[in-house]
Amino acid sequence: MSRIVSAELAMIYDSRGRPTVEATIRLASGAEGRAGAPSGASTGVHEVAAFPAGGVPEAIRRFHAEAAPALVGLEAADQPSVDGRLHEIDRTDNFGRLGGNTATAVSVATATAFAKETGVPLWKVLARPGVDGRKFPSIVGNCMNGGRHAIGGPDIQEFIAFAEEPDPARSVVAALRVHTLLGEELHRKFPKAALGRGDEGGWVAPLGNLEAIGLLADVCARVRDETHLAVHPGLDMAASEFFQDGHYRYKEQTLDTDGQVAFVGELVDRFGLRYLEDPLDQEAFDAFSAVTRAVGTKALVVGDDLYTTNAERLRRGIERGSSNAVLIKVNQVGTLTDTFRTVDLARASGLATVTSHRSGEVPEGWLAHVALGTAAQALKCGVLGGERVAKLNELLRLGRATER
Ligand code: 2PG
Ligand code: MG
Repeated sequence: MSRIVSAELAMIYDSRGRPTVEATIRLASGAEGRAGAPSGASTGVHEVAAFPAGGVPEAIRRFHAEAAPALVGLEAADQPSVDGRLHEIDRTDNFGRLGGNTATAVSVATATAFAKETGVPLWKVLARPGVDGRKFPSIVGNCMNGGRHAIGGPDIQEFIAFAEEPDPARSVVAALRVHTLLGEELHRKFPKAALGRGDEGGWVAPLGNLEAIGLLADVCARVRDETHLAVHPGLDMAASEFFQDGHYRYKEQTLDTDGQVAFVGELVDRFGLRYLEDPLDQEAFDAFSAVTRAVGTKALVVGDDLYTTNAERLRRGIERGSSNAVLIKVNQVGTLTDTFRTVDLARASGLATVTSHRSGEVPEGWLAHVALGTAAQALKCGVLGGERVAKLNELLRLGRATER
């Protein structure tokens, strides 16, 4: 019954207005699954290619010429065989011919079609062994944007409200409150300026890095006092973006690797950071280990560009103690099966996983199901903007469903 009878790929736009792809998978039963794939701006060099040379039009042409006929007849229930077939057709080690976004869209659309057919929630179709859907993720909510996601902001890419309530409804309230109060503070600080928002819906203001972290930490403390909700400051430094010639080049200062390790350790202590993503360059496995040793259990030290959701790179990081958490982005590696290889390795090794959006998103909620089905420590999906709120709302729906 769950036999695939047709597979289609079409162009849609992401939240930056750039073309991406969505897949539609139809099963013999008539059930249909559709999913779109997001795109990054601060992409890691070890990510798979989002699209083949020739971009979205070539991805669509090649998919219909080569992949679609080879998917027909496969069982949607057997996700590894569908994902394996995509690899066989692609024949590269970075999805260079089909495109990683094609792989993601097809993989998620297949699971969605199967979920529809069986009436089983998507998160359960995706659930890793032993996951019962009762552990809800914390929220990593990007409230101020800088780096590649904002023109005119600080060098650091993301200033985050890390809301660690067990109930997702409470985490969402806390993250939204931080975003709102930050906006008020920024308007007070810059009464004549027209404040903008960056690619992920966070505020953009002409602040220095330390000034921005200080403001974020103050606002988180106010929200804790006001609401008694567990929300603390965090950063995605996306440090590869300002690492040049062996140095971390901020507008205010230039640091060598030892200097950067010491600097981020001080930031964690001084501002009470509980979430620290990519504090170092994407090849700096050993310097990452030094930060993780220094930070201990005070914060999640998360590898994003370091691992690019790739199990082999994560294995290297585990051997060296490079981080205590790994960011999970399906389209960094291609399919759900590839993603789960990395998730399972992290879980077996005691590392936390953080399921993540991309800066260019699609207004869909499937990411919340990946987070719940993998018992992720956190869901990183931003706070504001329809494409971010779509994930938060889906998480709220899942929370309500388990209450009943
Ligand atoms: C990141 C992401 C999402 P991008 O660096 O973690 O916030 O950005 O999708 O641009 O890689
Ligand atoms: Mg990142």
